Amino acid sequence: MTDFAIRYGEQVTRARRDGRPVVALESTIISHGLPHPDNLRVAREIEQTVRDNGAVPATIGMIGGELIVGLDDDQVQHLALAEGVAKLSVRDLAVAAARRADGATTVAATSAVAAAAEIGVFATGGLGGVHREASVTFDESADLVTLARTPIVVVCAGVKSILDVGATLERLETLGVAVAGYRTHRFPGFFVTDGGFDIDWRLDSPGQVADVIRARADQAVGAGALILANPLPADEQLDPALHDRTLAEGLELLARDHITGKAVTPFLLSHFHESTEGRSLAVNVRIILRNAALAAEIAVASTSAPV
Ligand code: PSU
Ligand code: MN
Repeated sequence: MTDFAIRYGEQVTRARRDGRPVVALESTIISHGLPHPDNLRVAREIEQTVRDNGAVPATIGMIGGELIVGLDDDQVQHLALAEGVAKLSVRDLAVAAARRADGATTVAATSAVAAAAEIGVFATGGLGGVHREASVTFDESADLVTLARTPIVVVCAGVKSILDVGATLERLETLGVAVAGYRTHRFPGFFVTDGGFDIDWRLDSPGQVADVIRARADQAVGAGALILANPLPADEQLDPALHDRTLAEGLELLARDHITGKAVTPFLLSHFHESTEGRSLAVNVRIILRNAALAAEIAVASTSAPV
């Protein structure tokens, strides 16, 4: 390795050269968000869904200090199975590279790297946000402040209900991050269709989202990300009563075990997956695959749109 510049996978290199649509994908979901052995299977299904919808997947992560856009299958497998893969936010990228670490990129780090690679669309499950005890702990995901300065479209199902959804929306407003519902004016709650809050804007087609991307570029006033909130259909959500029970238990366990900081999100997710006997996992996977499909359609629409 001669320098620490971003490396591009083969297919992404070709897609960039030929101006074909590319969708960025994060790797924290793989290493820290989903349990083994589902994580590897799901990582591959996400990539396949992007391909099936006409775009090239660019899963982003770090292998031995190399920051890679478009991990190949062996590298994805490594991040899914290896022990001790670091969870990398933006601030960690350079230090982890210098230490030749293996690392999975969060929404923040993936967005920042994707934008640097001139990829305009990124699909994930749910964003990080303001944690429920944030007024005491100051625990607010770096996802929010990073999206404020990163011109990308993040397709997600809102922020997880394990967070303080209302506070997160307030912070997004303060930080100047655009939020729109996909075919809805309600902000989704990840596992559940309705997170309990209205949003001002709604976009109804991949073409309308592509228009936003073009308008942002034409205006050139330095706007950051657009969060496109894509809710699950109501008949696919986690039963809201089961959801509320599981969440209450998870929050009690957090307090009992004194879990804080960046361990909070993975802990609560795995509590959900265990205590709902896989139901939340199935919902989580559906969310990601639906978002991957929509992100690919947006990438296609914004690549082939007339100038
Ligand atoms: N949402 C999920 N699964 C995840 C995450 C979010 O459904 O694994 C990850 C994302 O990578 C997100 C990160 O960026 O959790 C937020 O962690 P923190 O709160 O420590 O910033
Ligand atoms: Mn945090």
